[in-house]
Amino acid sequence: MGLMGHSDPNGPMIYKGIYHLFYQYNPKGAVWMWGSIVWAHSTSTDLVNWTPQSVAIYPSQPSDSNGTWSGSATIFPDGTPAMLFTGVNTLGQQVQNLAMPKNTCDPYLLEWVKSPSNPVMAPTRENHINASSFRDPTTAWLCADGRWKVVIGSKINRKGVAYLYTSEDFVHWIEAQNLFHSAEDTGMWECVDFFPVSVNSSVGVDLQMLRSNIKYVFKASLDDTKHDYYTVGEYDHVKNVYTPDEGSVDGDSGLRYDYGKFYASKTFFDSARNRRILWGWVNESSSVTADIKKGWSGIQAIPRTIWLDKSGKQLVQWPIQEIEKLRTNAVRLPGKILKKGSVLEVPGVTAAQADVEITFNVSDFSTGEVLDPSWTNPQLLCCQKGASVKGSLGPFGLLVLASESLQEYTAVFFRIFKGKNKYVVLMCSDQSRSSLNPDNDKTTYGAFVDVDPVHEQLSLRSLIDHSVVESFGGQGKSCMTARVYPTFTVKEDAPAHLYVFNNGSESVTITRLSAWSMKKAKIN
Ligand code: DQQ
Repeated sequence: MGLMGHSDPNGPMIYKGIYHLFYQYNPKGAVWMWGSIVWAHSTSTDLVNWTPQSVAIYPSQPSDSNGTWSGSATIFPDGTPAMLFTGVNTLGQQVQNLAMPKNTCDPYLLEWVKSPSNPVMAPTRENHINASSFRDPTTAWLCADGRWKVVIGSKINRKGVAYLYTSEDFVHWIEAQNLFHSAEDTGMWECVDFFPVSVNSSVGVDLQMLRSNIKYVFKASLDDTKHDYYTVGEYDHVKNVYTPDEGSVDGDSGLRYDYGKFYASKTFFDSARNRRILWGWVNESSSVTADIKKGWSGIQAIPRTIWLDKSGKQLVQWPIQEIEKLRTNAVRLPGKILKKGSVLEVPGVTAAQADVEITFNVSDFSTGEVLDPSWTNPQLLCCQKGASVKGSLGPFGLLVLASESLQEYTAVFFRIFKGKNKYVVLMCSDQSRSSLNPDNDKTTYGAFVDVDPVHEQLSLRSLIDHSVVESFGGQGKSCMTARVYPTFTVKEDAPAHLYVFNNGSESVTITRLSAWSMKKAKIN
């Protein structure tokens, strides 16, 4: 969406039947630039096809003269949306500002008016807030005490913190005595997000709804590692603090939305279809010089529906159902045994733009490789055991964006190990052979998938679109997004291929394979 430099999703919402996405945008160049960031704006009726609108929020006041940074939408009880966003003021300090639609009758919300009271929250000598680390207000929520609450990310030395502010009128905000949440040694928390999830269904919950049978999720984008981490926990409505459940840990040993490239994400409650939707920014893996040469950088991942897994311990994500409208020319392969060393082409799909769903069944576990107890870092394990490293149960999976001679390909696959009391499933996205261009970042990604391969089938879905591969393992329990730039499609103008492979010594069975060519969405 949009050309030029493009990053965090901002203020996603649905208003009068129209979906809105705003995003961080540099109108002056292909990459992010201090002082020039605005809120670009696109609208849609289906979350798939988008119409670019004019820039919605841009520097125009002393409280945002050096940039209008990330923020969120809050829908008032009467339906009016309000935007809280970070401004970088004339002194280079980060402060929070308020903007309201100029005309609430316009479903496209083209014009925004900033509050004359801006900034509405600011670092001061009294509150000791770090003026260069105070940004990205969440969606606010209205509590039974009649006060709005909102959370803003920051840090105190190395401690990541979420400040809580309260307000009676949405304009005058007071810093709460307590922190909403914090965690030692996690660094700056960018783009924090806080939302409820239902414990017994995949139906979304509005932050404004107080209901039973809900848990809460807190997400922080860690500036140190550029990944989005979350915990599942409880929100104490009296003390106004969030506490992660035991075993749900903050920081980079915790859970991630996506184990590849996916950052500064934000959710919203889609009241039209009662679901919670996650947006995330996927940056390039090419060099900055290449980005400048091509004239743009950064995309938004396909929106994902997000809900709490039945274990209550992690979230599950799945591409929004509407994306299936783009599917065409279905190809279905009958069940098939995939012997060791096989590479099987999936014919008849436009492999550069495709949606693939595959399910594997493993029946003989007798030869499974033993998981060394020191192998606790799945990404490292995937780096050491890439697609070309033979195993016993795996690697098996997909070779996507592959050239005919397999000089270039991206491998998305599983390996199964014998753990102490159970089988452990590793999912990898191996970019090491994705491109002959040496300038790209070809880091391999990896995650464990919390499925039991003895009793469950192992499923993988990959959405492929030229330079993007978004993969969902175990029905969306572990997700990873990669940016890859195969040279054969550009240099030789050759079509991409799609293969299923098994590089393990044991056979596995493909129980289901459906692949579709994908039509182009309208985005600009
Ligand atoms: N990007 C914005 C900030 C945010 C960061 C600036 C995250 O508000 O913290 O463009 O990518």
